[in-house]
Amino acid sequence: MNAVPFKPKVYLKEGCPFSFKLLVFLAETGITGQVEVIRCNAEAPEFEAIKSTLQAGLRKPATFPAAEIEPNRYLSDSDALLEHFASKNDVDIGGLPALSFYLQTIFPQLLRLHEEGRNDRGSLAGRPAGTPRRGPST
Ligand SMILES: N[C@@H](CCC(=O)N[C@@H](CS)C(=O)NCC(=O)O)C(=O)O
Repeated sequence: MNAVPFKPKVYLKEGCPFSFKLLVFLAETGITGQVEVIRCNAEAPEFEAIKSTLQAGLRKPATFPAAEIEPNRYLSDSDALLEHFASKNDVDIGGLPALSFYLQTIFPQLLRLHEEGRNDRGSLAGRPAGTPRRGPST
């Protein structure tokens, strides 16, 4: 009897710049077909259950992207995942033009926006209702 080969499950969070980095890599290298991509929406009712499964498998708080790379073997962190799939498929990460373009020109801007969003949300907590986010521009 032949066992069904395991297909790694890759969990990507919608809107997440780190998840998109992994997706660009998988798409550019043609590895997407070897894995099951699970697109996670933070607003969906199943999101917390997915995070709990990942957290249990990772044995630490779940971040996206994450993957079940072998049965019951989980890995997170976009760089670690890129390295894992690159080494399995003998891919030179530095030789991928779409990934380089994303990492060098788009990813840094997204990280800045991501960070600003976090800071704004933090400052919202202590701001009285109706107060503008920033002072008026002059
Ligand atoms: N260093 C990590 C950072 C990943 C990260 O911060 N991901 C965010 C989403 S963009 C996350 O999972 N936050 C927790 C959450 O959304 O529940 C990586 O490269 O994968």
